[in-house]
Amino acid sequence: MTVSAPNELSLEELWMPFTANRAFKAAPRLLASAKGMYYTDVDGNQVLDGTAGLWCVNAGHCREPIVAAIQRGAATLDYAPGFNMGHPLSFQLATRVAAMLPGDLDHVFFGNSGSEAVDTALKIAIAYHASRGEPQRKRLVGRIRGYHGVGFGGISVGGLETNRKVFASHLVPHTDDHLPQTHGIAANLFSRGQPAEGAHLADALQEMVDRHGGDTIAAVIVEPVAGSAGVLVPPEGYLEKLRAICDRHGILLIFDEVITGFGRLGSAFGATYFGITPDLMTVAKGLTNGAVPMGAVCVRRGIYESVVNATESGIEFFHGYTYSGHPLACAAGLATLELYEREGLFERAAELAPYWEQAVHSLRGAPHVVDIRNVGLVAGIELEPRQGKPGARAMEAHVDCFRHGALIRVTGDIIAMSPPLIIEREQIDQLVETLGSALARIS
Ligand code: PXG
Repeated sequence: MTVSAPNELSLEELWMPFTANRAFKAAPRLLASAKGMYYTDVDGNQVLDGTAGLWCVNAGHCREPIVAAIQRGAATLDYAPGFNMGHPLSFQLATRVAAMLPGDLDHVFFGNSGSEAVDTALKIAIAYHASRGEPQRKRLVGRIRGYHGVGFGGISVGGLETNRKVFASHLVPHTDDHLPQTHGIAANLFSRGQPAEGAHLADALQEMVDRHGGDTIAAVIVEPVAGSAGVLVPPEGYLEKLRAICDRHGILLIFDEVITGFGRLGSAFGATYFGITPDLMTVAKGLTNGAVPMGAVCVRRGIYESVVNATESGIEFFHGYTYSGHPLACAAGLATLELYEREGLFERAAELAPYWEQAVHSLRGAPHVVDIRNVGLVAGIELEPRQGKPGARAMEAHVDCFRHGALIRVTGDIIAMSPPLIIEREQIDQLVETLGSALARIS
């Protein structure tokens, strides 16, 4: 394989995902390699990774044990069919993940992405109720500003209008109900950790129960901390209320932990951080440190048993992917989870969280900043939108930071930062200083 020199690359043919293609191709930012906390771009500049790639490289880049496991795995078992066949690594990884999960969440279904995990979880919820003789439970409830990937199920329960607009006429049925978003309460501005106000927003679920009947609702899906919509931390008592309403009415609670899973909050999962156990949990990203695509649904034992025991013989759940439990992804996953444990990275994230909080809140008062929020090693810094040009100011901050050696992520006019959990205090300072001076430079 030959890699073209950057000046010989044609940028035209690739249709880039979630990208302003024309703007990017006019002024591309291309990464060539990565190690630890840093990317190196094609011009040889070092860029501090303030976003763990896209919220996934929790142990830092190109870590030797993961690289070695992938190299060994690729040379040993390139592929194995997963339907009515198996290979030891997928069982081993499921056992390893199950051991990390709270409560009786102890079964794992593999796919290749967060989007697939979400669609799989929604299907499991429907199959579970059918297996118990409650097929009338059809409603799937999401939340405004929720992001659950880009499958038709995910965008239907999701609540990002831009992702739904073009497909509005083709959304999955029984997904009309969305909980209100948890953000926008003035008293919560610049809150540190969980905001104090807003537990009452969970009462919207009770109102849906009152309106439709609790026995028409199959499941509710929420991110413990909404990531893509701009770091929305759940108000104190909010998740507890959702759990209680679900329990009262036999509704399954799904936590989409694609971002919050594997240490991001300073605990294995959002569920363990907040002390609320869902019935189903979707994960991806950090499961393999982003090195090989993989997603999974974690399932409570009773749900697995109900679906599997409802069928006399033969296949119990008509769902799966060619690459479910791919040997390479399993090898990467096993090496990743071992590395997290050996280096105590979740505990490290918890120890760093107060320093992180201080550092990001030091940007209060910086130009354009109208709100800052944080939890674990995540921060959202909201800018006042430029008049008539929503998103333009944050995008300029992103480009300016990149030019000055730091990678941040923007969604609308919100800057999101979520560094690898190996970040050092000086690197936190560097990240925040780079962003602070970018904010001072842009208009
Ligand atoms: N659920 C959640 C909560 C996510 O954050 C997905 C599902 C979908 O995962 P896949 O693997 O299908 O992309 C996600 C993905 C960002 C950003 O910058 C976030 C995601 C993906 C890309 C960018 O906020 N989250």
